[in-house]
Amino acid sequence: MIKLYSFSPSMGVPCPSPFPIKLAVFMQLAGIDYEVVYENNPGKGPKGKIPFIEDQGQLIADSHLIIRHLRDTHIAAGKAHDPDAGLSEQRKAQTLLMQKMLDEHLYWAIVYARWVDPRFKADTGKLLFASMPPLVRNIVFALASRGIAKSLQAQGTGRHEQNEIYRMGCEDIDALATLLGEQDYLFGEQPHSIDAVAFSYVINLLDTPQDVELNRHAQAKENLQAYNRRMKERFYPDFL
Ligand SMILES: N[C@@H](CCC(=O)N[C@@H](CS)C(=O)NCC(=O)O)C(=O)O
Repeated sequence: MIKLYSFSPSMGVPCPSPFPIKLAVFMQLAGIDYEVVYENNPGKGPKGKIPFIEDQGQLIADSHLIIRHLRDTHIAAGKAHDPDAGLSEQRKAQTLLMQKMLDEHLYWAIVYARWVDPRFKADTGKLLFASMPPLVRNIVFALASRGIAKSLQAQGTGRHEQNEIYRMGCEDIDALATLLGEQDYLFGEQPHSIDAVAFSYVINLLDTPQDVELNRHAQAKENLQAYNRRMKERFYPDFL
């Protein structure tokens, strides 16, 4: 059985990182058996990041490449179902665009809110590393937040003003909510891989406790609230 290495649940969500949630939902949609292994040290992964999977002794990192691997092996061999079977090429292109907007853009605004915004930073340490003794937690948090602030600078988001970062993040949330509209799932009545990606962000925006502008913006959208509930009923009933 595939092992999915994920951060342990915290902040009220199954994982504070969207990427393991994306994979868990994708595998459920595809009918692939997996077990979640909690690993809070990204250094254990082959690329120094969470998530990664172990499939028949092979370690594979990166949620996009993992899904590619699952498609090329389990799905191609007919052992699992393609969640996007029957979708048009246009729908598949929209899936890729949505994934890139969320993983490469909105993601960084969320990272900024949690790790750099002075209103939430200290709280993030307490929420994420709740089980650690305060002294250890402070050291781990200081090291991690320094590294993340550097990444935000290098990636570019960290060079913007706070209001610019949140405004751009809210634009992404608007695009997601507009595409969803009144539908049950992003492409209609059934969930597809685009929903695995979208939900991993929606749950992190709606169900985490910090009162960030991004979270409030998403929480104000009734269709995202209903979507979050619908997806949790189907894929994460323990988090309803
Ligand atoms: N492109 C990767 C992104 C994974 C990622 O950024 N993981 C973060 C947590 S959200 C991480 O492990 N960061 C640790 C580090 O950079 O040291 C994917 O899709 O899996």
